[in-house]
Amino acid sequence: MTSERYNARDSEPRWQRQWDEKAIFASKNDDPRPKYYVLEMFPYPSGRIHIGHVRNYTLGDVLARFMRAKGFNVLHPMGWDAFGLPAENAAIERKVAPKAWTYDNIAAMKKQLRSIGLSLDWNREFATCDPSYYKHQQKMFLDFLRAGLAEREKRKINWDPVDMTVLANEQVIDGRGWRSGAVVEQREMNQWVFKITKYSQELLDALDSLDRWPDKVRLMQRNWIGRSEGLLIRFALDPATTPAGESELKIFTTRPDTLFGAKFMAISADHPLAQAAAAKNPKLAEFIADVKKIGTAQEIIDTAEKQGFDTGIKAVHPFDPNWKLPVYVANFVLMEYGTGAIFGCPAHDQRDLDFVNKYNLGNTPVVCPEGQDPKAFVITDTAYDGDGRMINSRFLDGLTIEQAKEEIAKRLEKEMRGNAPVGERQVNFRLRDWGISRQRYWGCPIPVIHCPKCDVVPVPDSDLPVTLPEDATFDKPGNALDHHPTWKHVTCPKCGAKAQRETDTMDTFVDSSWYFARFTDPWNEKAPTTPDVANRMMPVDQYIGGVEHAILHLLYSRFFTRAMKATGHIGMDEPFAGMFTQGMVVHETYQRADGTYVTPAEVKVEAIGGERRATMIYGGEEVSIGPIEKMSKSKKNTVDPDDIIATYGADVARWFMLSDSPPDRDVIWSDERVQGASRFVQRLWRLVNESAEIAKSAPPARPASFGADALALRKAAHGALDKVSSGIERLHFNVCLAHIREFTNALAEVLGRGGKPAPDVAWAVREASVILVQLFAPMMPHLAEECWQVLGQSGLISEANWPQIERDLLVEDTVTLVVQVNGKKRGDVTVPRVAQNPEIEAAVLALDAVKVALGGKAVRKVIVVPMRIVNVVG
Ligand code: ANZ
Ligand code: ZN
Repeated sequence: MTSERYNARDSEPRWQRQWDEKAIFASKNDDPRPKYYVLEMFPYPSGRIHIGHVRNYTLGDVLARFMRAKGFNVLHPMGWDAFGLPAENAAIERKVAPKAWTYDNIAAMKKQLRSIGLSLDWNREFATCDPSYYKHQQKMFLDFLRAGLAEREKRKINWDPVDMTVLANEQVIDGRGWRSGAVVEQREMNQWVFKITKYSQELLDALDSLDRWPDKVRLMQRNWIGRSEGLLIRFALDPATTPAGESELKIFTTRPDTLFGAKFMAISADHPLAQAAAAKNPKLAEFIADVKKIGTAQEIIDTAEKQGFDTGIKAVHPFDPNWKLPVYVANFVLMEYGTGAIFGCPAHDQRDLDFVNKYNLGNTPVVCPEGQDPKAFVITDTAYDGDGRMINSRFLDGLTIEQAKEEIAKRLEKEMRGNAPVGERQVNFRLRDWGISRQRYWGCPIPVIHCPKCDVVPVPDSDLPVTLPEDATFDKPGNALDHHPTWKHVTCPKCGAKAQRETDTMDTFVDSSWYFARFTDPWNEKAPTTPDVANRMMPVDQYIGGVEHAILHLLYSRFFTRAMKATGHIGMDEPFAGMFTQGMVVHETYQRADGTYVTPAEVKVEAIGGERRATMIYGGEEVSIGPIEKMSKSKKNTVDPDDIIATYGADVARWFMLSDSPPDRDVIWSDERVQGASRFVQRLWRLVNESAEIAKSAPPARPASFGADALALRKAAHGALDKVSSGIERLHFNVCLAHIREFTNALAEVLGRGGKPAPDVAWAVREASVILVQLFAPMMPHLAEECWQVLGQSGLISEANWPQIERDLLVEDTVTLVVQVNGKKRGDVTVPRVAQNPEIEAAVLALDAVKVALGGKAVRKVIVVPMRIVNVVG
């Protein structure tokens, strides 16, 4: 028996090397076995992996290793989401080229990833900044362009007037440019967009088929797509009040039922009518300029205080020519949605209510909740958007909301003004086309050329890739591609005239919208995919990542897959059959008296008299324990995966990540619990070594029968096998780990009895220890390989088949028999399934119900019908 401790530092690199040398995780596309594609969202090469990565990749790895053992051809690739702003910032701040910075980071992170012991197929690795990858993205852009799925469109962008550059929404902070501090303006510029809205309805409908996606993610997507059924209404304007005799205003409403509660009209600052009015009214022009300063970010627009400007224009109520409504320009009406104009019904819409309360326009409730007295129903600060009956609404009074909507729609559809109806039913989507133009260097160049004669000319396929120049400079603000002395100057491929390359690059979300398809055949130099391979290996069976990507990344990927189908690159609509969103790794925060944060590594936490106290390890200064929060650099509550792996080994880190909470919830990092995981590793190691000793005395052949002790252990083993197998399939990893611990206790109990075990017990110990090691192998693969050897098993456990469950060992241990006295049912009794007749008789005669029924009479006979009935004859 070994008394040596398990040494992860020695063992882990050794097994990683073996896996590598044998390339056992490389999957082949011509493998005839059924495929299983497991993918974790690929990382951005920031330079270091963080603990969230460890959790993400461990979750996927457990599944990948399990499915491999179950006999699937598992595809489990890894790559790098490598374009983006941080590389350019590094270039500005540290004078390193974005490319060098990125590839250095990739090399460092790859080394870190390897130390986690992930069963990845590195043969398929690529970075999205490799020209051999983005070349195909450019090809697809051109395909999309030809298919009408990519277009140029005037779009609003954030413009920094000092740096003379376009800013991403994240670069606008409180309405100012992040670097210059200048007030940001909105400008209209030609931008490239992908026509995702062509698929709005389809992307919505198909959510119903994604039954292995979290409901919350589907709901978020549904809301983002935002389908609304409503009515387009043409309000007449009083031409005497309009800037150029305009005579109507089109609005979109989902609540035509509230038309008699209207108090005002509101139009967007970008609405043509607002523009026309502003041309004659400098105060209005000023107001509009102010509104535009808040940038294009939706959440800022949503949370800004509601503001308006009365244009003096009057609209006429569609059901009352004498009813005039003031037209405001308002900061909460967006030009991009509906018609960019609304009627406001304050009683039933909170924004409208806030607005009228500010401008004293009053409100009239028109929907009364059931059971309320309409005369007493008033609205002050909270709009009522619930159900009810119509009031104060002339011909609608007494109707339900739905009936009223229908009534208004019917009447306005019939009413003609000029040669068009006043009302028209319409379906609107919140989803906008996807603007992909970024005025950045470190991204995939958009492969078109602007010719003064021919306009936009696609780069011929044979000229792809359009590669980034490597000698770009970053000493000026703005787009380094645009500044480059030669890069953009080309001749037109069509007419040969002097022309310019497009200097916009693609949004990095484009790069991540098809990498999963590229992984199926990253070796194809001719085309983005090899369709029959992609069709065989896709969809991803289980995708795993953070919920922060629940909307955009997943929606873009769903669109892109459809667009790839439309252009012949793949044969399916949905890329991810199963989606799992993991929780975060969180940690307490520690703060010194002066408010500065200190890292967990610097503090010692003790529980004294039930109260936890934290002090600085050096100096002993007391620090306050703050709330548990997402690990972040600013709060300094991070732990470094490298430190954890160096101290405890990857297996301990993996085990801890999986054990403490369900994978979709946050896990609180706790040093004590990590140490607990570390002790468990040593315990397993001891138990396996002890088992190996006993196994030596076990008969080679399976005994013909098993005694109670051996049977109990076998049941524990197969019971655990059953529960862990189904647990992994459902990604209930924490539950699996609890079953493994329980089973470990059962084995330890048998080993703890000491003495030389009977042959059947020794055989069961051998079986149990092999099963135990296989059960934790997906979670702690290095320890498992080491144990596999100790147990004298051949080959690598990473290549072994998952153990077979013996189902008859899963049968319940007890049976319940009906108890009769003289043929009449008096109750029942539960006994061990293996119980013999004397034991059953004693249990039955001890029952009060039997004693009562016998009434003191002597028992003449007890008849046991096995597994069914016991009849007491008195
Ligand atoms: C009158 C009304 C009364 C409205 C009421 C709501 C409640 P969804 O459901 O998201 O489609 N709206 C229309 N276009 C808008 C725009 N460009 N910017 C801001 N708001 C706009 O929302 C549709 C509702 O949002 C519409 O119905 C309109 O206000 C407003 F008690 O019309 B409603
Ligand atoms: Zn030309």
